[in-house]
Amino acid sequence: METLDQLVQEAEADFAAAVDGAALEQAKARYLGKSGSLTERLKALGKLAPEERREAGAAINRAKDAIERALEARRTALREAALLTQLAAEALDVTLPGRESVTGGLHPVSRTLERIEGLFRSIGFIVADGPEIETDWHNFTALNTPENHPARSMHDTFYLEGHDDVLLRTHTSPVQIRAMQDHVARHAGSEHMPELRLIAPGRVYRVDSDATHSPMFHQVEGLWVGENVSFADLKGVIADFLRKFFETEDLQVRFRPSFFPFTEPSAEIDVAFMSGALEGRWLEIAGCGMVHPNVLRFGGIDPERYTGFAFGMGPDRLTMLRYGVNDLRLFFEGDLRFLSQFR
Ligand code: 2NM
Repeated sequence: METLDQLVQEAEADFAAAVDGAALEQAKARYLGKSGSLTERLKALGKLAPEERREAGAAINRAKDAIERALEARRTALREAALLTQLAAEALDVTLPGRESVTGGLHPVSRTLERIEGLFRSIGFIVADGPEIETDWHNFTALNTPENHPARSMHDTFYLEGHDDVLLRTHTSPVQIRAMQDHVARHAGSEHMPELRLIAPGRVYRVDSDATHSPMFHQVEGLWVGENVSFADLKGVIADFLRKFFETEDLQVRFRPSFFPFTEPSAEIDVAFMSGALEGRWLEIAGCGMVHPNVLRFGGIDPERYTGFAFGMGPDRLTMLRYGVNDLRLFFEGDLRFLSQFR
């Protein structure tokens, strides 16, 4: 039979090998439990002669004390180790920089559209929209575009498969046609039709793709119809708008004769900045003109009584100018390294 010293050593080794509280309690039971080896020795005391019992009992009790001390020491060690593990797992480095919360922002072209809308609203224009899939009647016929005009070819315009009269609108002018018709219908029978002032911002589509052309791009067209609307009104509205849009009075505006099927007379609008990187260079910025009598008629408006001016501009190009961007495609690729610079 082992000596008590061996038993104590065995218990100490057993406790040291216990990796957690549960293993330690199991080890304890093997020595101090109901049928633990030390307990068995205490039970066996009764079989000893009375004169040996006192001495043997004291020795067992010393061994028991030693085992209990070893047990308590191991309990404490395991508790501390568990605490250290937990602390390491929950370690918080308060010197780390904070996590930045990313705020989104409007797309640069959306910002330009909002600016344009705000400026025209401030002079009494409403903002209108309409379908991007249009009939060729609204997109071409009602805009006085002849049957054989190149813009009507499949080479320039996206048609819907199996439909030669349904297409992706090539400009937002069909919105103006629909707006004229709605306006006339709303005021049918009344002696005085109020003026119609609107802009139509939105996506338009043409078969075209390079550094300055995207098959989808944006347009803002404007229309002002009334009883005495003149080309002078057109010039004033456009020049005021451009100075407000570019936030400078240092801007020259030039109207250069041109041609559009839907306006007569027609003009291109050029601007020249009188300072900055583009100083002195004429830049083509929009087209405009007096609405052609045929277009007014298609809109349901009597061209003998009413006149109107219209214009069309490219907010994508205005955005490039305002922010100094030289490749249009960057706006439509969705690359956040580019877009987040406008936040
Ligand atoms: C342009 C240039 C000139 C235009 C005409 C019309 C409508 F529908 F009223 F006739 N809307 N927009 C127009 C006129 C558009 O874009 C370069």
